[in-house]
Amino acid sequence: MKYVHDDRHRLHFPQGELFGGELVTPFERPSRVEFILRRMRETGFGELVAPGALDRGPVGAIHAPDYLDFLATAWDEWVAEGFHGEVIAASYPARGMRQIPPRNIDGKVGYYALASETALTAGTLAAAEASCAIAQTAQRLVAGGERAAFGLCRPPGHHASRDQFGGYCFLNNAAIAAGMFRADGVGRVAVLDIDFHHGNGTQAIFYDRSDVLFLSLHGQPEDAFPYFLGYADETGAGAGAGATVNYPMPPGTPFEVWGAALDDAIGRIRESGAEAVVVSLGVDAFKEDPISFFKLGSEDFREAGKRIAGPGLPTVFLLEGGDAIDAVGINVVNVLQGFEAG
Ligand code: 6XA
Ligand code: ZN
Repeated sequence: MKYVHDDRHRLHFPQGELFGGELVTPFERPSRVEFILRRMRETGFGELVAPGALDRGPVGAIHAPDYLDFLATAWDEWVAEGFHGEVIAASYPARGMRQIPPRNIDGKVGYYALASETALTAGTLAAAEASCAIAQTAQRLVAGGERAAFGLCRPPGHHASRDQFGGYCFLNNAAIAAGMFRADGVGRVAVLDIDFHHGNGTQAIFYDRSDVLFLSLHGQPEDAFPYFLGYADETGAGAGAGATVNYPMPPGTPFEVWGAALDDAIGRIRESGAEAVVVSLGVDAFKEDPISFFKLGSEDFREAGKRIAGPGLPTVFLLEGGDAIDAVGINVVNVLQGFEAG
């Protein structure tokens, strides 16, 4: 399987993540990619491909112009305001307040953020664009006839909505890749999100659309980030009614239960008539992940990959989360190897 990577992800490495009331070194860090690359090399898996230039058209088809403008100017405005730290949201348009983007950067950040753990730095936009270019290149490989491709996207994307960043995400790579399949004339696309966290951004982007089926296996919102979306009764709206499927699961969920949800999701993909699949590939359902609570073992990821291959559809794998640093490479490569064996 071809995989797409380059080093520009390193431009995004904030010093601080707000976690438990402290600023800690972010869980989502550059070494995640290094561990995956090392494992790819160790196992001799796949063939490395460099990304092409970012195609801004498909980005603009998913994200709002004012949001893209915010991402492009936030750092400079923050510095011009006289702030010395990284860009972190502190004030939000919470319940009962007006949803109007303010002029002041401190307010503007809150308007465009969905959570405060994610800092934006001088290099963040360049890294997010490089990550998106990687996703686009993976999509192009598959659209061009490859059975599958893997994009080592960092920063990840599935929490980013049309106009919000957070959960370590800025541009929604999976949504952009799905949109590109549609623009290529693929009638229906499925986005299968197996990251431990609900793909709130992807869900919101396609919620009222029937042409992109969204399925997510995740920690139930009562207990897990992003907390405010991902219940089972969210099934789509309008033309998209029935095209969103959520599998929220409780703390301690073992592979037997998670795998049954995966089988159900794959069954729905088969029935939907989808002609291509984008997998939001997070491996934080792993039992040792530091910020998650499922109980999958490394071999379970191989089995998951095998099952995902079942429908025989062109498949783009895009990296999302997974922060059990030493195991992230093993688990990601296990999914991909399982897929190839499946
Ligand atoms: C914030 C947790 C963000 C989770 C990010 C992630 N406290 N998403 O891994 O897939
Ligand atoms: Zn995650």
